[in-house]
Amino acid sequence: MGTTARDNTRALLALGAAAALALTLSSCSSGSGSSGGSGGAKNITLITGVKSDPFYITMTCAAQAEAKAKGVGFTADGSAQWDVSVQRPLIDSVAAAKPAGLLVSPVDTTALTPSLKQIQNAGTKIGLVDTSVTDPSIGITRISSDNVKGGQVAADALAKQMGEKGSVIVISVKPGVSTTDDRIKGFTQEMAKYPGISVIPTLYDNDLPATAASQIQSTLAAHPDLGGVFAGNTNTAQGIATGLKQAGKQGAVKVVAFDAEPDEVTALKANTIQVLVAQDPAAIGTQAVDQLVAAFDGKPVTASIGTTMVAITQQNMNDPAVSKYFYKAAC
Ligand code: T6T
Repeated sequence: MGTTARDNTRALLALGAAAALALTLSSCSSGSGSSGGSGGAKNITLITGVKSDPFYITMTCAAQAEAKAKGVGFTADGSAQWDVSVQRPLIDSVAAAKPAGLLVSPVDTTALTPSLKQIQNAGTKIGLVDTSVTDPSIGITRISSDNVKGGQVAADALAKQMGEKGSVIVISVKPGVSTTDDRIKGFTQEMAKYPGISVIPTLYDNDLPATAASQIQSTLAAHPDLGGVFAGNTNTAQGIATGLKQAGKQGAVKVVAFDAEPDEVTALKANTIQVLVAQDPAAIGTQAVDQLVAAFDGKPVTASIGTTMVAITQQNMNDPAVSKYFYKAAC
């Protein structure tokens, strides 16, 4: 059972160009399982948030490769959309299969806790990857970006893009999602440092790009001084990019978006999005498998691991040290 709090080493790297900044949160994974042990004939199931999302595809590909390298069985599935009622049956099917390990990105901080508790009580070792639940008794390890920090970085980058004046809005997935809630928290806290910027109340799009597109257009109509948008994740960013293009406002309204999926990278190249805060989903997948294998082998497990994020702009996107963070649409 893990006992430590999040143990991140943080370093903010300024990359020189105006909006080019990079954030590294390097993980401190003492006791992570370079087991030498095999994990026995154990198997791990991974259930992600949205199966078709390149963030989770990248995580799954890396977890699968690591499981193979460690000699443990691996299966993966994911929700068809960001919805508790869609993800719950996948999680409940794990209860029946009783794998040795479950890696899961719960789409809600509380609604899935009873199902996860039941699985854990039946002996499956659980690791929370990317998203988490509020009940601290769930999971032996939690691996994610420091999303509060990511939100702060997004705020500073957006303020700089806007010349520190105008109105900004956050558009995000839905309340009750650990990652995106933390991003909003960090963003809002940091934006309070910019007196020339006023923050319009957050809108939620249920992870639907079409909803984000219409939300940004109605926000533009109601707030002609809109200067910036923080897109809480990839589907939101896609919708915002579409909505701004339709309104002829691309480049005029600055956008900082979480993630680095292929569509977002295209929007960055086109200057519809100015900054991407990329996560490292591959590292989340790899380290999560390592932690469960360590647990299988009776070795120490790290309770909380923070993975790297990088802020990507047109200025640094061609640097291989940066472009390696672009997400994959297939293994
Ligand atoms: O931003 C990621 C992930 O971290 C978040 O929890 C949900 O949305 C994404 O999957 C991107 O779509």
